[in-house]
Amino acid sequence: MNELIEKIKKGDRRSLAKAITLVESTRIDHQNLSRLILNKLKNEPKSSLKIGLTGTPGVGKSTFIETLGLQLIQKRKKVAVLAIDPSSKTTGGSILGDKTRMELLSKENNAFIRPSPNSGSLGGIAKRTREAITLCEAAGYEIILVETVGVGQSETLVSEITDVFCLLIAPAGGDELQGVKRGIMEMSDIILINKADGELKPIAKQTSAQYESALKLFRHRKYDPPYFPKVIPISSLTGAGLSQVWSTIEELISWRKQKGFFDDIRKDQKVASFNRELNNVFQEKIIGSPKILEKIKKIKTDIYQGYTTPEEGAEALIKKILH
Ligand SMILES: Nc1nc2c(ncn2[C@@H]2O[C@H](COP(=O)(O)OP(=O)(O)O)[C@@H](O)[C@H]2O)c(=O)[nH]1
Ligand SMILES: [Mg+2]
Repeated sequence: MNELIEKIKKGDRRSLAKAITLVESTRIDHQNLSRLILNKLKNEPKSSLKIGLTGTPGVGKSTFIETLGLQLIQKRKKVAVLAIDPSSKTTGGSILGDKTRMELLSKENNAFIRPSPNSGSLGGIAKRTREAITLCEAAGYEIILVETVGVGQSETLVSEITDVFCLLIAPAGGDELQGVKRGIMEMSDIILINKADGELKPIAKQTSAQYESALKLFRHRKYDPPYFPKVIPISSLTGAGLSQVWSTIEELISWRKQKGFFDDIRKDQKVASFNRELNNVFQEKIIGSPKILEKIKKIKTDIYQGYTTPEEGAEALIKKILH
């Protein structure tokens, strides 16, 4: 194990991948091992910048990450990419799409790409992703990009574990905001109107203006500089606008650091993670224990047959758990 840790710290990608596999494994011996590894690494300095990306399938998240990632590598940064796909559990297939492999970026020595084999509860995904981030940080990755599909509340999860949260939108005519949930817009730091190239360019400008005016109706967030959240039309295919995206991220981060918000946000995130973990542990360890499951089954039968009310049933269960 110590050898593995040393190799991770030296930036060995195979060891990093191995450790992430341990973190994702449900085997008890793997879990014990991963806990030991994470424990040894928890005091390593964490100087990485974590960027979250969300958007509907096909909007261009992976393409964006690949193009931005390559630009960052040119700036001599080490870039890690983690992809979260909460859908694979129900559909049995990934909706992150085939570009998740990011052919060009994956050839770079300073890039590490980890598509998610995810399944399980959102809480479980959150925990594994946080741990994977810790491992990437220990391996010296300075920029960590987390891609997720904007479904199933995974975007909330990603905004809880990243420093900057970007929403990707496709150009579309009409006045509608394409059914983008208000909640997602509210947690976004930067809204990127992707595919602003070719025939779509004028439509992208229009879409960009729509989002700008929509954002004006939102309450200003105290941890945002003036003129944020920003809307930027880009083309992930040609790379147009991406250097502006990077300078905008840098501007936002340096402002937040200067004002102390950067650390405040991270502290808030830790508390949010605790809440999520608590919920997770409760679901998996308590509700999921055979004894309690048996009790739940019995209560459900009683409720079904009218012997007990839902309220009484819940009360009885809590009593049993607390006992
Ligand atoms: N024209 C154009 N197409 C793009 C752009 N970005 C991505 N695409 C295309 O959109 C499709 C989906 O891209 P992908 O990155 O897999 O989307 P994801 O599902 O959000 O990760 C692919 O065929 C890309 O080539 C862009 O900026 N302009
Ligand atoms: Mg993708």
